[in-house]
Amino acid sequence: MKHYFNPMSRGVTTDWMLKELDAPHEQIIVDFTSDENNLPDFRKINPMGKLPVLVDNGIVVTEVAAICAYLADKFPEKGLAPAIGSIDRAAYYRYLFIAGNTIEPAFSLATSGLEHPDPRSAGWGDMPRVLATVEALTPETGWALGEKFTAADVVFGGLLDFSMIFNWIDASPKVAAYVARIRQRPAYRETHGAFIEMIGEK
Ligand SMILES: N[C@@H](CCC(=O)N[C@@H](CS)C(=O)NCC(=O)O)C(=O)O
Repeated sequence: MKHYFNPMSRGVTTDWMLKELDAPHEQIIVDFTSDENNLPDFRKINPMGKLPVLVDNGIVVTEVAAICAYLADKFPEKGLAPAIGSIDRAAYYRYLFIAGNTIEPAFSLATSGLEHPDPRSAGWGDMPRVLATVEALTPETGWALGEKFTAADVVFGGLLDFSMIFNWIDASPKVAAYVARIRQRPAYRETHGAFIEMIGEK
């Protein structure tokens, strides 16, 4: 597997997922700040020009949540996804999809200072609705699906962590405590060195 990423991009989340799984892969660093990105033909792999990208046996997977879900299913023995058909799969999908579809667009729009469109027609609603949902979905203790850490935590918790690092949100005590638990994971710490340094956490 080839993992195209940059340690200062959202690719840290998929890097973290790979580390949680101890999945063998080749790391390819891409400079996402250059106009066409810095690798020849990178846009042929991902026309969005975005990181992260996973290529497995010639199959391209993009989008943080899709990559994490794909990896969790590829290594079922690692237990980072509930079994297909199990009841936990419902909540699992919800965490995976809501992160990129709903939470991130709302946070990004709010941070850019742009006005939100009508929340009834915008798929991401508005900040009050999203923050209420984040609060409701954040576990008081343990992890998104209960006692077992899963890819739902990598995606949902990873986005909350990213949002706190970049001051997109003023985290509630419950969200801050969940993110603090996330930050204690050895695989998180191994892959987030640049961010840990940035926020001054030891
Ligand atoms: N929806 C994408 C977002 C990825 C994304 O925005 N990546 C940024 C870096 S954090 C990027 O590659 N930007 C370079 C560009 O857009 O040219 C995902 O979940 O993977």
